[in-house]
Amino acid sequence: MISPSSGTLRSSWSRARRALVVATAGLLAAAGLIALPNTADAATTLGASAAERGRYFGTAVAANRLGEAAYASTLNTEFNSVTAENEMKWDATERTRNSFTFGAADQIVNHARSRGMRVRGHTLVWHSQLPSWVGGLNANDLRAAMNNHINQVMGRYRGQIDSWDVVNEAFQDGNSGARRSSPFQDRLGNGYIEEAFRTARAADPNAKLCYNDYNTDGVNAKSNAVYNMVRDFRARGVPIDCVGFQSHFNSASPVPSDFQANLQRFADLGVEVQITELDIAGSGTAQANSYSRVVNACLAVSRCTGITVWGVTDKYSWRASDTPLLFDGNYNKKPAYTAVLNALNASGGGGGAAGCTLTYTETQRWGDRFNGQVTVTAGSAPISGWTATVTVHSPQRVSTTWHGSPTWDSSGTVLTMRPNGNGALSAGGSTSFGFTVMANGNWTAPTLGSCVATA
Ligand code: 9MR
Repeated sequence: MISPSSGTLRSSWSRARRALVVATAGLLAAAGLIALPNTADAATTLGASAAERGRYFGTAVAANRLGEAAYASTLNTEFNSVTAENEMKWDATERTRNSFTFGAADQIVNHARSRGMRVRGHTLVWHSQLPSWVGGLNANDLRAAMNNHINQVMGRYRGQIDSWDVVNEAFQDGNSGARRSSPFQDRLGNGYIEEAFRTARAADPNAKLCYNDYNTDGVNAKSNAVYNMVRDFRARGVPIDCVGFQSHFNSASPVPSDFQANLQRFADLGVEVQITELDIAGSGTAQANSYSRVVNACLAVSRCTGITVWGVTDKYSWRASDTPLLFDGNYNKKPAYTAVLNALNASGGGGGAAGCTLTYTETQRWGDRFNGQVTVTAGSAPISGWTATVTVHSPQRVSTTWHGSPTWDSSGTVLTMRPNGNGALSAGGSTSFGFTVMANGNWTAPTLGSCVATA
């Protein structure tokens, strides 16, 4: 006999009851009577789990793969930040002097922002993937070309990029701590990096400005040189907000034992640290353990704001034969994926549980429009800032907003709201922002997206 407490019956009964509760709550929420917390699948995807820890989890993407269904669905489900793997580089955006092409980069930015994902900009000033005309300019011309490139590319995406890798890989490998030879270094001298950052600040004052490099993940001569530069910039007020640690690891260059300590010393200079191009050669448990170490190091450093892996699937990795990513060539989750998710979901892993959640209430309605209010509530740790996304449903349009600093995607339906003096929240504390939606005949409640907290 099957008793009511038998596994199958009980679980299908509780599933039915849960469905009823959810459906009822949904109806009440749709009627504007109660507010539902935005906790959908909070702990089951990389992006949502990272958001609960006040961080983003991103991936590099290639525009020409977005049409592949499994690629797009893995990207859309798991990640809440993207970096264009190649499409924003100089050779892609300004192959011929002062003739800019943004088609592929636009595709990535639109894909990401229409889904509430952040975008990292990569990269403005770099010795590689640099068209040969740049190397042929004299100093004055090169300075003008560099600043024009920064202004044009950043200007295109002004207000839409979370962080820009303003300068990439400007230091030599090895023990010298010297600058790498490049047209910029050789013709403009050491000051070119500072100039690039100053130009970048003016070009998009809302973007965080990063210096990005590899083999700087542990304490060594190269990371010391970067550290000294960042310390000097901070001391002299040169605008720099973040340092990117690419974190390309393999057996010859494993996760350094002082990875966390190195992130922390940079964070102590007052800049954010971000893991920007993570991939780790290998497979199975060894690879999974290395990934856990990286995630735990970031979680333990409160200014480590996010992690980007350098690709969605092993099959399109820049070093595919190393199988360095979280999804295999068939988009199956690897042990490394599970290790990352578990590390993100583990409590007490250090760094506190900086996070935030969103709730929505309709506060007023007229014949043609309604007012919505979104409450941002900090998790169990205090936060210093938040980024919330809200999507309205076409042909709805938002006519005005208050108590926040809004940006929009190109469709005009995805609102990304950041604080306007109301960023700092104590643990469990909350603040609200509001907006008026012109219904244009559609009275559907807005859909809440992610809430990403800054620790
Ligand atoms: O992954 C990128 C690959 O598709 C390009 O062919 C390569 C060209 O330089 O750049 C790769 O990305 C690099 C990134 O832009 C900067 N850090 C090192 C990355 C891996 O080489």
